Amino acid sequence: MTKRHGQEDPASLANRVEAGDVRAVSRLITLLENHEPAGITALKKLRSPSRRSVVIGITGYPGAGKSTLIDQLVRAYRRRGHKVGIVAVDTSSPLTGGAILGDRIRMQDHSSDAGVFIRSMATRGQHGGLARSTVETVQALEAAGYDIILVETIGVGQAEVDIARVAQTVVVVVVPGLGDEVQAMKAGLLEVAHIAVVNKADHPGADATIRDLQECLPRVIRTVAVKGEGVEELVEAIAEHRRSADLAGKV
Ligand SMILES: Nc1nc2c(ncn2[C@@H]2O[C@H](COP(=O)(O)OP(=O)(O)OP(=O)(O)O)[C@@H](O)[C@H]2O)c(=O)[nH]1
Ligand SMILES: [Mg+2]
Repeated sequence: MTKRHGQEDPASLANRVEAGDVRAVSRLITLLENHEPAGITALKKLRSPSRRSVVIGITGYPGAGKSTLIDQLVRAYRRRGHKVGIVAVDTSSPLTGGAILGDRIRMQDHSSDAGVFIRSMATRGQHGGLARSTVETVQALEAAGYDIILVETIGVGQAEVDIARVAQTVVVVVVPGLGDEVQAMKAGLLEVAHIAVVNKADHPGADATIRDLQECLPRVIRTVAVKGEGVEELVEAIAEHRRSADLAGKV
């Protein structure tokens, strides 16, 4: 670990990533974020894994409860023995400010769990959408043997279109009482979403929002993420989507 040259050598870095070395995965992602040639070379050296990861996009408006839900999904998948990678794409939202820090604090429960890898990424300065390094980060986590990769993105602007490029299963998180927003999402976000989650179902109006969404999506799940309610149903809906779409990867 202390041999700097060893760390920078793309071939050895790629080997260590494939062995599931967490520090090597972090290092590779940093190199990729900084557009370092060594990172790109290491990425190219990664063999495609024999077992593909299940990549799940969790998208939705700021504050809908995406991080809280991801925290619950991590628990559910860890109970099943899966290794889980999380990529929280900085929403850079003036509404929520400090989203990255908030995510980190909320996810701290998992920080001592070697089966959970958490990385926040910034898209600041990019025109909407996911950072290129987000796609590369998912590739690195896949090579490192993470069974499940959860990608959190904000669901406005171009991001919803991009999430479909990286995730095979896209979950959109909405909250009750978003009249106009749900109408707007029907036109955009719901086109790429496979599953809608009506979170904060402890708030009034959940039933109406669920009915509204059921008109355009076959899978609508009711959750109270802060209490873990509906999480098992969401896990099952994700598995069912994968079966129906004939996607490989165990969930
Ligand atoms: N009442 C209620 N509050 C919830 C629920 N789920 C999440 N929250 C709260 O909603 C707030 C936002 O939750 P987050 O998980 O940070 O939402 P987010 O979508 O990740 O937010 P950004 O990353 O900033 O876009 C937090 O205060 C949560 O505790 C729920 O089911 N019911
Ligand atoms: Mg969040």
